[in-house]
Amino acid sequence: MNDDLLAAFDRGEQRALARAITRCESGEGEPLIRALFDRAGRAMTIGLTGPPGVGKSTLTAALVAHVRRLGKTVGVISVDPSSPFSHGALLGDRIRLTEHFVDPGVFIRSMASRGHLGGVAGATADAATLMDAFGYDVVIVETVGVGQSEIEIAEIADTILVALQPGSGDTVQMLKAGILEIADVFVVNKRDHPMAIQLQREIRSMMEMLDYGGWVPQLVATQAIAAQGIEALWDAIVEHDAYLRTSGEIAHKRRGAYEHRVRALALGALERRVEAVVAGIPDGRDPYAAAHDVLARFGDDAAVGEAPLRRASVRATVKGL
Ligand SMILES: Nc1nc2c(ncn2[C@@H]2O[C@H](COP(=O)(O)OP(=O)(O)OP(=O)(O)O)[C@@H](O)[C@H]2O)c(=O)[nH]1
Ligand SMILES: [Mg+2]
Repeated sequence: MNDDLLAAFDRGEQRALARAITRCESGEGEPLIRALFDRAGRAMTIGLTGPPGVGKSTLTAALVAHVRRLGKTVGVISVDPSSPFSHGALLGDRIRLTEHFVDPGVFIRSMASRGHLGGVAGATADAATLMDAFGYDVVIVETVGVGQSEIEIAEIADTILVALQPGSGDTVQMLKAGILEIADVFVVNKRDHPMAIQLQREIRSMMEMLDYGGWVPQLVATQAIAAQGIEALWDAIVEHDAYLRTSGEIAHKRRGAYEHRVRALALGALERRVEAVVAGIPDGRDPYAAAHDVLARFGDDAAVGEAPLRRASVRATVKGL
């Protein structure tokens, strides 16, 4: 079954790519990723995050159009929160991106943000690998930036765009959530808004408080709805990409992403095995003894007091790969 799918993937059939991503979403992607991982690493990967409604999908559509004009092919992963409240947004995304549906140089995929084996990053990273291996020149991952899980896109993409909109109090909140630290490019979208200049000033003064070593984030103002500022945004992306390559930071960054991914898979598997054993422990056994029982099942007699070190030891093992 995988052989047929891989053969169709090799022939460049988009349907095979779609099916491969679905397999990854349902936790059956391992053989595919194993077969295709070597082919990935060529695409330029871009993460786009920001609060709900800031214009991420509109920006994505405008970027896709721009990138296509440059003759490059592009894959888009739109990570929707699985909350039922997001259905409107989901529909919105579909409508805005529809114009690209008939273009074979564009592949668009929506993914739910919950229920993956390796967290948000799990299936999303797999999908990005598959699009990359399929041969797309550019892969864009759009996620709503509201918390920790979205910071994980920093582990997937080479270049992170953080979109903000004028006239909303999001900036401070996002700073608190740590999302501003991951920005390679700040995008002030809706620059047609009267508060747009004010927001740019806020971002600049905020950047002064952060200590950047190496790349200093660029700030680009756009009006995505009118495709304004998109060329400048693309230029900033290209400049960051060139910085990563000339400084050699790209290797470091990709190594970090790789370790993050391996660790998430290993810890996820370990966690599920531990869960299964814990469920079988009889009531009344003292928790320390019970934890020793659990560890013994994995041939590990480490002192329970040191059990948190398991996390550290997975980290160390992954580093040594
Ligand atoms: N005035 C103005 N409105 C814009 C601009 N860009 C997008 N919008 C509008 O902002 C709204 C939200 O745009 P989306 O692209 O769906 O935003 P999003 O960030 O993808 O939203 P979620 O996926 O729900 O988080 C839509 O009504 C857009 O038409 C812009 O540059 N100026
Ligand atoms: Mg959207």
